[in-house]
Amino acid sequence: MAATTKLVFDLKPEEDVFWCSADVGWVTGHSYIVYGPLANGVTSVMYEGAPDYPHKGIWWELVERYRASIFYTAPTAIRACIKWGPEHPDKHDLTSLRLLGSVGEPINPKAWLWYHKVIGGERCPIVDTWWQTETGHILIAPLPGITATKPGSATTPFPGVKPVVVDDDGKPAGNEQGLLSLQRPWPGMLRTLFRDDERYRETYFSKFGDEIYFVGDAARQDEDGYFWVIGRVDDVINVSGHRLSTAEVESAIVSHPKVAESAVIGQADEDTGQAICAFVTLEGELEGTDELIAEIREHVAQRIGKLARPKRVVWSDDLPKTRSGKIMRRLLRDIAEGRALGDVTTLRDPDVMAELEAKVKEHQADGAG
Ligand code: 7RM
Repeated sequence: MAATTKLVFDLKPEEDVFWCSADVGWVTGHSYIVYGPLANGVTSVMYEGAPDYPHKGIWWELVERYRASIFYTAPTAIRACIKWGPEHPDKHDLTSLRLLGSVGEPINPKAWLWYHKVIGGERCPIVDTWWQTETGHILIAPLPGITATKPGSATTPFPGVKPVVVDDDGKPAGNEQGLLSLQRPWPGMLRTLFRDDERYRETYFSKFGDEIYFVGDAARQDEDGYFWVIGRVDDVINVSGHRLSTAEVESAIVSHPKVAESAVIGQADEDTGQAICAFVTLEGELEGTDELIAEIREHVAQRIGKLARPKRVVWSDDLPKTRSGKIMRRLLRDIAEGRALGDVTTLRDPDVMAELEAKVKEHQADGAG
């Protein structure tokens, strides 16, 4: 924990002011707000509050006030800031920043560019850090000054970590997409699940045998050995036998200039097995129209291919997310397929669900999609 904070963020304890803006209830929060910075004796910012209260520039006001030099956040937070507009960060002096971090999901190109330009003033490297609650600390990330970054890739393993992308049988997948596995133990690894050793074995050490940790993420390793994490394997949609990752389709949708955020799910479909249903949040105060749906579909066809075009687009002002910003696709599937909602207690804002349900009903009554 201490080592990853020190090396991934290139800490200079006498000079740096480190700020991780994650919710402290998310593993990223307690790990990189509390343990990592304190273990390294670095000055750090702790802020418990919403990013839009008392105003949408509060994070940037705090960067300016405390001269933060390192800032660590999640792509979903960056997309919210894009939606609110550059005028908020632009009001503040962000020149104290020298390094930015990203965590929680693959960072999409639009978010990366905005983060780099508007927050980092085009001068700060971005460290994309891959890890899980189960891993206890960052496992794949660049080391500033050592690893050349590629936007969207968490790059290379932290020293000592041995990730391998394998196929369904556990054989190395080369440069093909496959399943991420970890083939050597690491200091912060989970040792069991609370009072449930059997479930621990079953979940993490049964797929590829008891010496290989099953991560549950789809990933690809490129020719330079860089890791590209695509997303959770259960977030893969099968359209006419083609496997598409929700993250890939969402990234294509979000790259449309009018789109702020999107969540994509697979919905049972008579013709194609599964069809893509996209929940889309537009920038600023824009209104959703049929023309815009056509534009978005065409945009996705250009980026990925016709198969990836959403069959159905539902406009939504907000998406069901946990406090760590992870989209709860399970709930979106419940809504889209008209089922009773599962557990909603971990949602940041449970009211979002009622609004979405109404939207989907309205949509069905219109006979659309
Ligand atoms: C730290 C955290 C873990 C899951 C993980 C991935 C996804 C996290 C990245 C990422 C692509 C990243 N813990 N994930 N970081 N995907 N690039 N840099 O998020 O337990 O809440 O989630 O998050 O799918 O398995 S977590």
